[in-house]
Amino acid sequence: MPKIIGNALPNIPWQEKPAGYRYPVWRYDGNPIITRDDLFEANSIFNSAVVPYKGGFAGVFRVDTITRDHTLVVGYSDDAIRWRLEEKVIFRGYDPRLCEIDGKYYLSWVNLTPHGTTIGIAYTTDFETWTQLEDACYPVARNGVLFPRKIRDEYVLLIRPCDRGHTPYGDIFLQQSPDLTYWGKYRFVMQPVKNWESTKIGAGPTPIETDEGWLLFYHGVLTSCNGFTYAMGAAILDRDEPWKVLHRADSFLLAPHRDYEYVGDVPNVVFPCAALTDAETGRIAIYYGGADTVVALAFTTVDETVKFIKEHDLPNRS
Ligand code: BMA
Repeated sequence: MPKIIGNALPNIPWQEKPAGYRYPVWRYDGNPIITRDDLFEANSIFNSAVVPYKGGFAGVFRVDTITRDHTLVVGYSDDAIRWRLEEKVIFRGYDPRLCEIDGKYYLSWVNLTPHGTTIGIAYTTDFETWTQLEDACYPVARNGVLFPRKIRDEYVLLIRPCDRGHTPYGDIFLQQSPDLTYWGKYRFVMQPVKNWESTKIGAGPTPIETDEGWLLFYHGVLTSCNGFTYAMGAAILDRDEPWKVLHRADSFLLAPHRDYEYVGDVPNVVFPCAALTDAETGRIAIYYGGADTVVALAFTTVDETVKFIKEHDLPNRS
């Protein structure tokens, strides 16, 4: 049985898989867990990141305001389901990811510059004071996702180079750094293969370390006659050389099949940005944006997901 390498999280939010449900990822029955009504002057709250913090949980939430500015705010929760969001904007931009490395909580997000989007990096120890580092690349890129520890002594960041618009292409690359300032050693990781992801792909939550490799959930985009459809896929990357794709499911694990996923500001979007894990039980709770409007929650286990990936393994994985 595959094992998560990490901390136990006995208070991870959890619901058992519904009887008879055959897919490896199942939704929380109280979805969506966050809506625009959770914050004054929010048009939409979606694609957001959470981590365990001081026995409870903290997060950074994407709030698009009623002026349709992209902002990030902090939130706290005791159970990782009911959140108290703060009104103070910590950064401008969108699609945050969070991870803890050596006692600091690192935030990566799509930072806005006059020349296009890049990857902002900042850290905090208390979610009140943030230290912003250099942007991790020059424009244009999105989906910057840090690995939760150094690999062979270097920080590693997944990125998705793109253009200034609603990019009609996109492969996942990674870059490495000794100090989170100077980046290099760029590697190609993977590109779209199957129809469900044929337009572009981008990393999702912070990769989850397992004894079989890094479990990476990612989003893949299909272009239909009605626009983009965003779904979630999964792959397993080598632990020491994470640009090597060891296994990769040929099909999505979660796609817009519920009303809060296919109705909203941008229809047909499932966009995962965070996952909580419990190494003791192998449970995984995935946070994703629904239709660019709400935050939703889904569950799986490392066992179910790895089994599914291997049973649906692509012959040509990258
Ligand atoms: C991407 C990002 C995401 C968004 C998605 C669907 O380019 O902007 O924030 O969820 O498009 O609109």
